[in-house]
Amino acid sequence: MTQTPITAPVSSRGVSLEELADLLRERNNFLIVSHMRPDGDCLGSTLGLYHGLVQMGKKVAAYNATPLVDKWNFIPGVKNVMNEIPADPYDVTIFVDCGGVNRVSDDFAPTGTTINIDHHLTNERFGDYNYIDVEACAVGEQIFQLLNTLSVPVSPEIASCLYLSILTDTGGFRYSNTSSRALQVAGDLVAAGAQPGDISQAVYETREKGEFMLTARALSRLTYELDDHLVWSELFWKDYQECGGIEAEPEGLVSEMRGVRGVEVSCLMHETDEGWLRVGFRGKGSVDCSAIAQACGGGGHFNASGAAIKNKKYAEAKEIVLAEVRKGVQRWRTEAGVKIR
Ligand SMILES: [Mn+2]
Repeated sequence: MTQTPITAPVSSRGVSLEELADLLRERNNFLIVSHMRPDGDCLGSTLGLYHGLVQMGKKVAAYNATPLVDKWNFIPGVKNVMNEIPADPYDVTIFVDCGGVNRVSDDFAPTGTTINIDHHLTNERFGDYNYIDVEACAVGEQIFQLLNTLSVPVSPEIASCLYLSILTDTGGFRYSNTSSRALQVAGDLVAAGAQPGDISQAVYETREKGEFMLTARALSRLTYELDDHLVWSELFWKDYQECGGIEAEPEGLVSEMRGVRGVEVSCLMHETDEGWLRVGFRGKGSVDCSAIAQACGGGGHFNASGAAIKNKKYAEAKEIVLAEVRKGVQRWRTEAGVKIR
């Protein structure tokens, strides 16, 4: 049996947890940024770190380019995540859960020292200081270890934020990244005041009607290929307009599509309001979704990845995505010697 070490590893290039802690102690004025269309880990790690730095007496601001949907209102301090970059100067920019600078926004240009805290396999190590731990189930897990290293007490607010991170990035403690360390940290967060029942209900049982309607449309278009090893679907901008806009995007739908016997990869494509394509891929441990996404100009994890193709019309980009995902599945079938039905 393999055991995940409880101590954090040294980052693959850049700083150790101790060096990162020293850096945060020395500096006083921070901007925390995270990726567009934020998920639970993105907001949980942003706000967990935000509260921690505030407790240390630091000046902190948090920024996300996408206006936050009401769904996230339950997160302690969520109103502190600004939709605009603050005018006040700051001397350190901390990226959380961002594989690349352009994940923050198309034209984001950080000033001052940059710190990159992430767990994505495809992270570009773009920071002046990089703390990358691909073994971490969520950036929230890394922030927990960072705050412990800093001896910052984990308040119930911090605990709720970081628990949200771990809950959502492990798919509700179901994915293969649900390590013993993830569960131990989650346990510590509950002991510190996180309420698992309340947080799960807010995340998983507070869906909007429009989201459900969009789900129905995507499910009505499921297309199975390659002996059902691949399933894909798509949502058009017209669907979004009719069902409640981009805010109604069904979260976790591409993961649900994967949950059928025999499916190895699921792929869900979205047409955006500007007519370009955004896509998510989910795998089951066989096909490398990170490689497929990279071939489409994106990135991510082995089992969960995504891409955006902006320089082509949706219909054209769709053919590129389908060609790459088919290629990825075929490659696995050949390499693994999978019998073709
Ligand atoms: Mn994450």
